[in-house]
Amino acid sequence: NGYKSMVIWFTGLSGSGKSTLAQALERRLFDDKKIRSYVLDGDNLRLGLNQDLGFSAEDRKENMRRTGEMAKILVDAGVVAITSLISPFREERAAVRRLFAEDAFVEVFVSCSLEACETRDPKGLYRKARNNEIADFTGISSPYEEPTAADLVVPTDRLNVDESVSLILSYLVERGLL
Ligand code: GGZ
Repeated sequence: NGYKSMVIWFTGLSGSGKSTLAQALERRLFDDKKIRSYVLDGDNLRLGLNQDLGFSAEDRKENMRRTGEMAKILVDAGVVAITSLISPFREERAAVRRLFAEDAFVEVFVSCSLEACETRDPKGLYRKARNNEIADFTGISSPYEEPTAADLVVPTDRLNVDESVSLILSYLVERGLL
């Protein structure tokens, strides 16, 4: 195994498929290549380490900062860190990138139109946001700054989960990271 540990940083709207892709990627890395990875999921971290954080811009920035630092600990320990946060702000994504060597940070834009995410609405959150039952909802009442310099764009409104994971794996192989 010639791989080096790294962080694969997913960014995208709620419902774009980040968590699903992160879990599927973790499984494929292990099953195909026996590589150990660990998923840092925003939703789960908010139950514990980040339970003091809400969805203001300041709290989202702190969420990204802490998750970046945690990913760094995992990478230092030789684990591939897969992060699954909306991470809506370009500047904070760039700040997290600076924590890592150039070949140890891969930003993956999980690209799915707001319309498609809203149609999926797996947790009914978009409907609540439209009814003003949730404030500061990303894409509705809080901004999402689309990446302009992502390492890879995965269009989940056109690819299924297997195709999306295969696209990521072949990108990593092509870049010499796996
Ligand atoms: C966005 C929200 C909000 C608001 C609750 N805005 O799709 P989900 O449900 O399962 O995952 C989303 C998650 C977003 O947390 P992150 O830590 O990834 O966000 S950020 O990077 O911006 O800090 C969503 C749910 O929490 N959720 N309220 N107002 N998403």
